[in-house]
Amino acid sequence: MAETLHRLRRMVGALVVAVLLPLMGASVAMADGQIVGGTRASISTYPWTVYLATTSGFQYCGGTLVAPNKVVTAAHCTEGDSPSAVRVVAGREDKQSSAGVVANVTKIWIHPNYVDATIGSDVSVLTLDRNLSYATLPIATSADSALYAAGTSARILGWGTTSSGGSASRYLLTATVPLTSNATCSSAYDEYSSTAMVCAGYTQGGTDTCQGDSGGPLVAGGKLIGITSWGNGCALAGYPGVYTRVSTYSSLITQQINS
Ligand code: 4AZ
Repeated sequence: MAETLHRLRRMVGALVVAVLLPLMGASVAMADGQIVGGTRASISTYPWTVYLATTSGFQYCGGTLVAPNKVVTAAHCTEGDSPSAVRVVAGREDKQSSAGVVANVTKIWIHPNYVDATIGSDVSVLTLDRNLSYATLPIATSADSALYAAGTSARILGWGTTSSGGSASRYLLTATVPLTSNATCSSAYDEYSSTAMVCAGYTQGGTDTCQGDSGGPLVAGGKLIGITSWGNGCALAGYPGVYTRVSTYSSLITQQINS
């Protein structure tokens, strides 16, 4: 129910920006990019990229297929939800198409320590009602610390808004962003935890995940290294996007994959 309220708030926010502000004659500075500052991606290139939708088909988060019947997403995407309220859409690049498959969810696991994204443990694993015939993405483990080096180019993917408070994308979008150092992210955010999180973004901003991209993948070295989690606005200079550090939670995630 908390997540339903979040969703309603986001939908009302989008309505205000899309309808009311133009009627009021207000001009809104809009980054005109994709994700923010990205481009369209083919689902065939990233077949493990999925989205979470309501039973009426509204896309509200992203996710990653990590086993034929398991999806990694953010805890803040599934908090308070019953499995019966969640659909996983795979193999569909265009939200307005009927391509791919819509799976039901039989179980939602949320990290036991999860309270709020800015505290950490923002990770959830969904069990699907069937095995999907799409390629899966391996998750980063404690052996993959090299993938987290500052400056590493990482890929973001999602159907979220193309500007802060803007409208969501009809199509899957992608971009690459450099991982920041822990020092850089600590300077930006008092809440940053170098064990629970990793940050990515250009010093000058311009490219980032945004509302609705949450739960989706941050990929480097052919592995899931992060889960889109939070940030101050989107694509702002000095405020990188914050992602769940997957390697910290890999044992628990693997336990869920094998459960
Ligand atoms: C969100 O609200 C959200 N710029 C996702 C990612 C970021 C900020 C907000 C990072 O889902």
